[in-house]
Amino acid sequence: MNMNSTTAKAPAVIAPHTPVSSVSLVATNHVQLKRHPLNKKPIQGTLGLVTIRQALWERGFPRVSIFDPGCRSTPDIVRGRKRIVKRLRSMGAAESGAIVGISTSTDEYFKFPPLARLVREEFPYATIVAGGSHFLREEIEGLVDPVEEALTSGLCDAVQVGHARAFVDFIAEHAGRLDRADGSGFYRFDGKDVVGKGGGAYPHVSLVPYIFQPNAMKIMAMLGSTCRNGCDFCPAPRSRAPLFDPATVVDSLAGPIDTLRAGALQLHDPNPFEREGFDYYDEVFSALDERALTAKILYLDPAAMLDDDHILRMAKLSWERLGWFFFAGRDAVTEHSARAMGSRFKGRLKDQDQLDDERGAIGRFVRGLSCLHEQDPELKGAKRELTLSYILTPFDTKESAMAIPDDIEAMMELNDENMVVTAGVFPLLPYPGTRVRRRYAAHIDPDFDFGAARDGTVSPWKPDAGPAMGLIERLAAWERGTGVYQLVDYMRDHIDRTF
Ligand code: B12
Ligand code: SF4
Repeated sequence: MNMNSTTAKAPAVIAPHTPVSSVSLVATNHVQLKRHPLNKKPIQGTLGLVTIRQALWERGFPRVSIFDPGCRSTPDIVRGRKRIVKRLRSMGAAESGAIVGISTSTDEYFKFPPLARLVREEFPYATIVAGGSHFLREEIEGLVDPVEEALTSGLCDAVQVGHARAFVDFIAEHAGRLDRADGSGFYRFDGKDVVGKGGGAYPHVSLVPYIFQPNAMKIMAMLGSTCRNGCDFCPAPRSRAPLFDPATVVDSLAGPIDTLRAGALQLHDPNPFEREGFDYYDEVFSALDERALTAKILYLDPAAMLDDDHILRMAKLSWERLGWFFFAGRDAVTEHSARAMGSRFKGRLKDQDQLDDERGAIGRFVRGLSCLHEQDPELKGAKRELTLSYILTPFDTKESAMAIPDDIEAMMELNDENMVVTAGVFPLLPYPGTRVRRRYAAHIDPDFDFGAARDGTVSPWKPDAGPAMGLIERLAAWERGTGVYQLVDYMRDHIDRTF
């Protein structure tokens, strides 16, 4: 989205100042706020918005609503205007002192301008605050800064970067006064400059916020939000500290697991199996297993599995505590691509030895888990799943690109009667806030709309970004959902044609 393409409008003026009357939180992604028969209250929403609502409730501010307009496209927003306005009005957006918060990821950003414009036109006295994973302060020469774009276009009055503690304080402590809000990650435009500092902090909450997905009978929560590795393509912050102590996790989740009869727990933590975090999750899972919880869905860090002791502890934890679905970022196979994408372990770029060791570690983990599984007659016929994801960069060479299908083929040999191993290949995407975006700024299309890239047919990279661009374009034409072996053949065929 080009900064000049939006019409500048004056920010909302609340004068004389009125205390905050209501907070309406609008999601741009489709979150389906359905009622669940076991719990009459609508408990769905994105975890981010549910977290903000809970933090505000705990600060004694009760009028917070979450709204999913259910729009998949800009025409949906135009068509749904009456319905959206009606709903926002019922949530208090027309009252003086109303705050409307709009949450967006980079992929959904294309919905932000029409939604914000709608709120401006229909509720001119509402203060609009934007937040979500799209917003990180960058100030990169030649690229549009997401915070500056949203603020200088006049589409919103403030932007929260990162976690929302400052937004909660803005309402609960500063009565919605923009001139007083100075917490970490809270930015506004003073007519000349973007004013604000910091990257946001997790809001104060006494219980773990969660969302429940009724169709999968799954509870989703986040117990930690950082990763020590600091890969250049990932916006996860590096410092490490669990957000909640194990006793609080049990106090918060045991009740909902029982009441909602949840069978699965999905952790949104970026990297729960870092060596340093292992004891924490071991303790949490042991305590939670007194409940009828049968499955955990977790991200595995292959770099954390470099010694056999740790592999065994992880396989045992996964087996005893019934981890069923794992996702692992295999990301880079060669040192060349690790350097190109900035794949790191504890801040250090991965070299070929490390990458080869990781391949061995994944193999030993899968075999170990399969053996443990084999020993339990009750588990006969049930399979655990490991999905590996690989990243193809525009800067790959024929050799480094060819290493990907070769690696996938080798990994497929891990499939057995107890384990399903599968894989996907994704292009490197320069999301806001990543070092990849800064490093390759000259190769990125500054007007690129990530929303348009969802079908994979267009790329944020300029056509001459690197030798593998042709392959990236051909990979986009690959029909996802087809088998992994077909993907291997397809890649090999197109690598030959590209280079
Ligand atoms: C779960 C998840 C998903 C789920 C979403 C389920 C759901 N409905 O919530 C699924 C699998 C669908 C998904 C899909 C994708 N995801 Co995803 N996902 C995540 C993940 C792991 C957890 C999100 C979460 O729950 N966080 C916990 C909550 C508490 O934090 P939060 O959402 O950031 O919210 C806080 C702040 O952002 C802020 N905030 C949020 N909204 C608002 C609004 C206002 C008004 C304010 C003031 C503040 C505010 O306050 C919140 C509380 O502090 C994150 C990584 C991460 N750990 O955050 C990636 C992440 C969000 N996903 C990402 C991406 C790229 C994708 C995909 C494109 C595919 C992919 N390559 O992974 C798709 C596209 C989704 C889409 N259409 O937008 C990126 C987003 C980058 C970006 N710039 O947008 C992230 C950050 C991962 C990463 N490290 O790159 N994802
Ligand atoms: S290991 Fe995963 S979560 Fe950690 S920085 Fe790298 S990509 Fe992000």
